[in-house]
Amino acid sequence: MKIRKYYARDVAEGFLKVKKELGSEAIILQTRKVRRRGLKGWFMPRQVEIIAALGSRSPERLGKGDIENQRRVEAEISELKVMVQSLVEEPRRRETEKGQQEDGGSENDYWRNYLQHHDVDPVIIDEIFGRLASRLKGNSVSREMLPILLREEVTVGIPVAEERADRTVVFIGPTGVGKTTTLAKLAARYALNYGEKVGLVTIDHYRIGAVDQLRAYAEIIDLPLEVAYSPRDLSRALVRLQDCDRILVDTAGRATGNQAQVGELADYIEVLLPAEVHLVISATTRWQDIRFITGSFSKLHYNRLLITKLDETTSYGAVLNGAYYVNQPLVYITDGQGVPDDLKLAREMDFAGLFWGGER
Ligand SMILES: Nc1nc2c(ncn2[C@@H]2O[C@H](COP(=O)(O)OP(=O)(O)OP(=O)(O)O)[C@@H](O)[C@H]2O)c(=O)[nH]1
Ligand SMILES: [Mg+2]
Repeated sequence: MKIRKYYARDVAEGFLKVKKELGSEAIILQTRKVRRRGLKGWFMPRQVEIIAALGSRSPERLGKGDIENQRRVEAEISELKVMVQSLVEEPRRRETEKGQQEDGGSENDYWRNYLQHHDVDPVIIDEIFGRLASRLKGNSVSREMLPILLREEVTVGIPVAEERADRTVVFIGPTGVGKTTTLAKLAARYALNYGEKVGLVTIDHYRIGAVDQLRAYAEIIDLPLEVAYSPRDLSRALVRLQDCDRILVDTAGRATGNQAQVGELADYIEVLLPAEVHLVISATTRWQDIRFITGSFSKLHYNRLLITKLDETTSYGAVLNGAYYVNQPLVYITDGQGVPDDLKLAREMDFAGLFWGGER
């Protein structure tokens, strides 16, 4: 029997030395940590001492002591195997973990881009991922789970409210977004679906044809129409419509950047309060403009968001951006020019579904 002592920095290295010199038949008799010889050894890391043997005797010829010794050695070998295996696997495991983390990162990036592609304001995207991170409390999330959680975040980000909360309903917003058309859709809905007595008022006497546009709808649905040229006029019009269950008020579209024009409307709105004041925004509005619009109109006390022209886009960020900056619930959306049909209740909409429409 050949018996040898080996010294190495660690077990794995020692085991390799044994294998190299004695071959894979070698038996490890003992492993222990020892100090190197001499004074220097006290200042250096301990080394591993391995005593290995290459046997020539067959097991039948071994005595009792030999058998016990061999069992102990075998136990040590299997222990060593586990140690070596774990040493070999550790770097691999770290590599895999790193890969998974990077994958998680790229998965987040994918969904960030996805929301960006929908024209969601970057501030909102950051908030969504921030909320998600605090929900997960440092736990990782599977590739499949991430979009599900994001869908929840989008849904939560778009609060909705019931319709017909106030007797007076006012529509304000930028030019051409569909205020008058939406008012006509709602007038028909309240009158025909709910059997309400509806009165219409317009304070839009600036644009040629604006009054005629509303008058045409008033005549078709057979509703009274008042035109107010001043806030005082408006008060009188409200008195004339006092027996109406619902009063819908149209306003002139205001160029967002024109604060004087927007300010002028404020005096009218004061007369109408309390009211549902819907800030009407087209779904085609870019995120930068939504910030601008909501800021400019904020002095008009809007307390609802109304999104129009959902049929004119395939990116739905405006709904989320509008909800975020208006910070008020959505009651209706419109998705076409048809009066009265192209109008939907927000609470019946699957907004997250719009964003995800069949993706992944
Ligand atoms: N595709 C589509 N078009 C719409 C929708 N709502 C309104 N429109 C159209 O948008 C255009 C402008 O609509 P209006 O109702 O006059 O818009 P407004 O906000 O009253 O405009 P101003 O009074 O000039 O500020 C019209 O051609 C409408 O038919 C909608 O949901 N989808
Ligand atoms: Mg109009």
